[in-house]
Amino acid sequence: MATTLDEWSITAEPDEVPAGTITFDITNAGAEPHELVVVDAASPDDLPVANGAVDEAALPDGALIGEVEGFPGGQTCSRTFELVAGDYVLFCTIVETEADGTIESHLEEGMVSEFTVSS
Ligand SMILES: [Cu+2]
Repeated sequence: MATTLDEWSITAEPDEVPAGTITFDITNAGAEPHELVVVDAASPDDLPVANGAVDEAALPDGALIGEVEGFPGGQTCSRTFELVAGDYVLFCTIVETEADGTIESHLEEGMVSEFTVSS
């Protein structure tokens, strides 16, 4: 599944795939480092967010499928997960403090999307 990270979006193509072994071929098309977190959740509204970041410790048991640590813009990487049928949310939860003290939450800027694994 081709997955593109950018300022400020995450795009998965296609956004619905059959259950099983799913490889995310991830491109960071942006200028900044981004990460990819995969969570079993019906909607982004279900994510526990605190101070602009997803509180991974507050996710339900087993909901965190995995994550690809932040990597620089212009690079690619791939990661494979075994996924059962259901609804999933992809996001980047990097939070930065700018020089002027502004908090920049990649999640709140829009780096979140949904995808579906069908049976
Ligand atoms: Cu990001």
